[in-house]
Amino acid sequence: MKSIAVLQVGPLMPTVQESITEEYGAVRLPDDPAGQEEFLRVHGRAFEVVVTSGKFGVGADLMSALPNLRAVINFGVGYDTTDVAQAAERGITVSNTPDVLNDCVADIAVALYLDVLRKVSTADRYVRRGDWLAKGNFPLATKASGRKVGILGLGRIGRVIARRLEGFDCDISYHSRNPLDDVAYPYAASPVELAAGCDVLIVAAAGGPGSAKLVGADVIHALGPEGYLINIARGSVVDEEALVAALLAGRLAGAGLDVFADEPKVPEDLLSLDNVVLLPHLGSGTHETRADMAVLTLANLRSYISTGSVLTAVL
Ligand code: 8YV
Repeated sequence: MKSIAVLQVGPLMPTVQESITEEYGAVRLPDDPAGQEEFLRVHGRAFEVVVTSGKFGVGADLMSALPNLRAVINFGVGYDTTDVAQAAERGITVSNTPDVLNDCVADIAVALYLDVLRKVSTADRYVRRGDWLAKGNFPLATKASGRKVGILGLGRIGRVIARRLEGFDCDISYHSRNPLDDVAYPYAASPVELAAGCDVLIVAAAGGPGSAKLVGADVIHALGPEGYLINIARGSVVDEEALVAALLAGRLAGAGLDVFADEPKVPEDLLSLDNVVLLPHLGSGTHETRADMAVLTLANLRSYISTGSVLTAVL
């Protein structure tokens, strides 16, 4: 087999990191900008494959500094940190890890849904602070079963969320770029129309330039002061400033967020709000799912190296 130089961009799961180092002699790109620049100037031409995660990816500048790049193997289903436009133009293959994380990400969407409406985390803090003893019963929450739920982006993960919420007797509707002919849920023609017709809007759309700030002030306004927003997709899909402003002004009932615009930074204003549940982007973060993602990442790499094509291609 011909030898292909593999570059690791960003930290990876230890098992993935060990495999690519042992099997393919992968070299890690330095983390600091100065070290990176020097490394790429000297070695940039050598690499044909990058293995990275959705958190890092291969952005425009890095891709340009790798003139012989042929494949980007991405750990994670989201690949919005990789410049897919340049990849397409240059005929670079990009793979991701779809499907294996659907269950866990959908579980976290439901966890946020239940937590925000029933105030599970807030009530937990109430007990820990001794408020149950000192102040008596916890204030009433909002019923979670049987609500109208709008799903923005009815892709692989969105569909699993919908299925889970059917078990809670919810009325599901959705908006995607196009209506889907294999689902019976009502289609809303726009995010605003979807938000106007539901109690809880769940964002499950892929990140990237096409979905940037899809949930803007207009969508939040349509959701209204009784409405809730759940986001397990990407922070970039929501206009975070508009969201924070609406929450502070009481123009939205609450939000459950696993993702943020500038992770790991979370808007300071959200930290003191009890109607908001904040998670550190852990949707796929279980031993089982991360192991499956690692297997698929390595399978894509092996397939590319032995056949020239990947198993789960984005491009
Ligand atoms: C990962 C994710 O945390 O798959 C994705 O798109 O957001 C998560 O599963 C992340 O990609 C790993 O870097």
